[in-house]
Amino acid sequence: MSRPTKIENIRRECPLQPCTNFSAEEASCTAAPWDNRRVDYPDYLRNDKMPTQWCSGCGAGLVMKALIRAVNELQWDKNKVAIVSGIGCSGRMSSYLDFNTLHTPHGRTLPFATGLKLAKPDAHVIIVTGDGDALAIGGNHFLHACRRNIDSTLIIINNFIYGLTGGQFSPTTPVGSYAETSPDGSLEPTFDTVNVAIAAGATYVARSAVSNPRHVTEMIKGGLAHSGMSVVEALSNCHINFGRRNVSGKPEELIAWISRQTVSHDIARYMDEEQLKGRVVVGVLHHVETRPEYVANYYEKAAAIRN
Ligand SMILES: Cc1ncc(C[n+]2csc(CCOP(=O)(O)OP(=O)(O)O)c2C)c(N)n1
Ligand code: SF4
Ligand SMILES: [Mg+2]
Repeated sequence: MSRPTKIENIRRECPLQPCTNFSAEEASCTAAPWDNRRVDYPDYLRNDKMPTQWCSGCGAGLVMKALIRAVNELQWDKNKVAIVSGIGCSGRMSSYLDFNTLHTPHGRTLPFATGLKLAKPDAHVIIVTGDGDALAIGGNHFLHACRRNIDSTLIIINNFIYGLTGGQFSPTTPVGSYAETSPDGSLEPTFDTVNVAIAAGATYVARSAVSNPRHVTEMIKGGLAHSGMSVVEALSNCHINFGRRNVSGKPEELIAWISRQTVSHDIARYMDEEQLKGRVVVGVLHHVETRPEYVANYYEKAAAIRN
């Protein structure tokens, strides 16, 4: 199969599918000004830490670029951004990004992020975790951060496995999948991350997949702009520890496998239960502005008590 050209890539990444606005002649898009926006990635990276320790083709890199683009497009001052990450391949991101960063123990991102946001309410707090970090060891914190509706954005890089530690199954490993700890196929039912987040009280909940990096950027951007607890699940490829055992050890083949399962929220609305079987709906799945945000509420109450 021949490599897609840059123009085909841009067309494929466009969240406004089907793409009708892209002009191949001008190599620009009339509907999406971002196509022409230049992002100086090195401005946002700790270049002395490059190259990353991620395996070549790891989806974590695609999510990192999407996050950089989102911050760049919002034109946020990088000194006001704080990244909190846990332990895992995904957790390495805080070492690479040139923001204020906190690399915290496995599963404990959200308590650190909560303390940070309470102490520095003006900071843009972004938490980057893996599926294991957020939903297994950190599952309890996940529920309560959503319940409190703390103004922050939690990005869960869901690669369906414990990547860093060699491929143990996680709460999102599909039933029947092979892992280091399930040599005969995983028996455990999975969490539907977005539905758990919505049920627990998060006020912006979106899902995307690294097969569409532009869409990941848009979903993150929506979360960053939202005031309250936002959760963005990014389906991602660990071709080494999940892919090799289950789909393919080639990143592009695993990404294509992820892509085949996704269906846009706008299209899914017109599909029935039978048609949606085995499909994963992507897009902004929940967005409300009605619940009080925890930190603002806290400071208001504290001021009232003082007076
Ligand atoms: C308290 C504690 N328990 C277990 C570990 C070992 N450990 C490190 S990362 C990890 C799982 C990582 O999986 P995930 O969060 O999905 O991140 P990924 O590597 O897939 O990005 C585990 C079990 C640890 N570091 N600390
Ligand atoms: S082990 Fe998996 S998640 Fe970790 S860097 Fe490699 S491909 Fe990425
Ligand atoms: Mg993982």
